[in-house]
Amino acid sequence: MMTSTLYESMLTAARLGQKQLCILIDPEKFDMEKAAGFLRSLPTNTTHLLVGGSVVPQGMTEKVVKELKLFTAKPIILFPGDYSQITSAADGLLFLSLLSGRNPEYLIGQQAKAVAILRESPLEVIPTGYILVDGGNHSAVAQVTQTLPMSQKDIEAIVDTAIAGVFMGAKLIYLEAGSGAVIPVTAELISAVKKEIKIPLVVGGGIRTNEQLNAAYQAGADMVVMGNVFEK
Ligand code: 1GP
Repeated sequence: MMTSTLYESMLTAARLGQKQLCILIDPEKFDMEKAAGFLRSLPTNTTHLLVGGSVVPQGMTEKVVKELKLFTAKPIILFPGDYSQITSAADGLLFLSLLSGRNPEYLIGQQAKAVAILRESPLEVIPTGYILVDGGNHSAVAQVTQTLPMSQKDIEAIVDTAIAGVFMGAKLIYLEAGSGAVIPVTAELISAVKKEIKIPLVVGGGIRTNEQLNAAYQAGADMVVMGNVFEK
């Protein structure tokens, strides 16, 4: 039976203004032998672990999730670049639809392929409108999905895309500048989107410092995703 415990706690935190911090682990770059130490090194305000990557060998995500579970009770949410990364070993799944792009494979193709796994799985599925914006370099997301990011200057178009996502049933909007972005999502864009949606707003890509983290929170991000900066 699917429950919505994870999402409900995200919603409650967002309503209470309790900012959430997700640390993203790319299974392909993760050293499993150092899982315990890695988890100990994370900021104490880490609320969730996200696991996923653009290109991950078959079966590796599950191994990494199981290893992490040995050392942490924090919720583990999949953030897959491909449906083949989905594993019931995790607690939840960001069910992403790449709304910034016009590639049907990432709007609905991958999602339909995921169903064969998900109908047998207790994973909590969280519908997520995923919007890739230009982070100043060529991102893996753009590469893999063969889509163009939206210009961060196109605030109106991005806001409209986010609202369209809400109308389509998204429970989260994720503004993504791409892993390793040179320019993270701007405060101006975050606040423009936040003003127009009632669901939690996730922001990630290129956030490396506490200043950037706090700037994203202050602008209206409910959850921030940090990955690269913790990959050693
Ligand atoms: C990427 O938003 C995440 O999908 C995190 O980006 O790796 O640059 O922190 P970084």
